[in-house]
Amino acid sequence: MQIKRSRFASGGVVPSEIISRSAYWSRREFLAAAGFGAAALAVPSLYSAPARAALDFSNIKSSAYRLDEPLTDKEAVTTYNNFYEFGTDKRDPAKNSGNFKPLPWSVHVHGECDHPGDYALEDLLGSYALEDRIYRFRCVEAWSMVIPWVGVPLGPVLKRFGPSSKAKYVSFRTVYRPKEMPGQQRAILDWPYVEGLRIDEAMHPLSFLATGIFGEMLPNQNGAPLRLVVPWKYGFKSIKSVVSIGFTETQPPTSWNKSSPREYGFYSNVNPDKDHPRWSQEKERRIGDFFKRKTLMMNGYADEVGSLYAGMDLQKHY
Ligand SMILES: Nc1nc2c(c(=O)[nH]1)N[C@H]1C(S)=C(S)[C@@H](COP(=O)(O)O)O[C@H]1N2
Ligand SMILES: [Mo]
Repeated sequence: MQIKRSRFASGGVVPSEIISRSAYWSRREFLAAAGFGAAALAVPSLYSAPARAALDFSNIKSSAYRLDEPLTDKEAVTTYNNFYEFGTDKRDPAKNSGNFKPLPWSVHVHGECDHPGDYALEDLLGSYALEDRIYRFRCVEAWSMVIPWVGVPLGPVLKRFGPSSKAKYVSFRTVYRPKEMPGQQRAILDWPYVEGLRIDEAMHPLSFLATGIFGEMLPNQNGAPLRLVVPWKYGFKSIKSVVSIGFTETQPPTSWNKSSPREYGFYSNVNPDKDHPRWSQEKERRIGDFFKRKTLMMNGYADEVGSLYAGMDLQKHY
């Protein structure tokens, strides 16, 4: 099957091809000209005037979330991707995402909360200082990276929507634009891609909404202009190009779980002791390294997040 093959075909070589500097800069200049902060969307503002602050990439505050591990090369982070909306080969997202227009962008907020509505990206993030966070990133396919994200913690953003006591889970949905996303023209997954977290997971200080990497706006292939980053979970939980956030009472459906429930659970915490039905999760290949390394429980974040799962059987709730 297509999906299963592609999940296997992941190992091996990091493509040496990189985004040419000129292409990268011309895109950034286009974004600057388009006015990252001037998206003229008629959407309600959560914030008091002057609300629609531009996202300020020139003033990124450095966070305490750092690692004593070298960053993965930017070329690898931006050319070795999983983003099936643009194809299933690792190089496809960088190659096929040139027609995707990440701006203007708005996010539909719905469900069990006091302030549902459509919010421009700048309204969601603009009142926070962007910060950078270096996290380990571990794909279920047993490769990993160390990525410097730029964005804001998820919890405070969610709190401003006033989740009700019925909000037990948070759902996320990726944009559906088959014209700009050629992979969506094929039945690779049940589009649009959806993900979810339990509300306490979403509120955890490690959960992050990224709008950039390496100090710059997210390239399309990495989930522009807004993606989730949940560093203690397998990479597929970190849903890209998010256009919808919902508060739900029941556990929301998630794409890989729908596609293959035996292989991909709702929680999908990185766990070296719980094998994937078709391969071991004990080790991983850090992109750029030759030798494999041991995978850490919850990707090395067990001290921070372990208590979220106290009393749960992690073999059963995978
Ligand atoms: N919408 C969407 N989000 C997605 C995916 C995808 O195919 N579609 N792939 C996931 C998987 S499997 C991984 S490992 C990460 C990859 O993120 P990266 O390409 O920025 O490293 O994105 C996740 N988010
Ligand atoms: Mo992944």
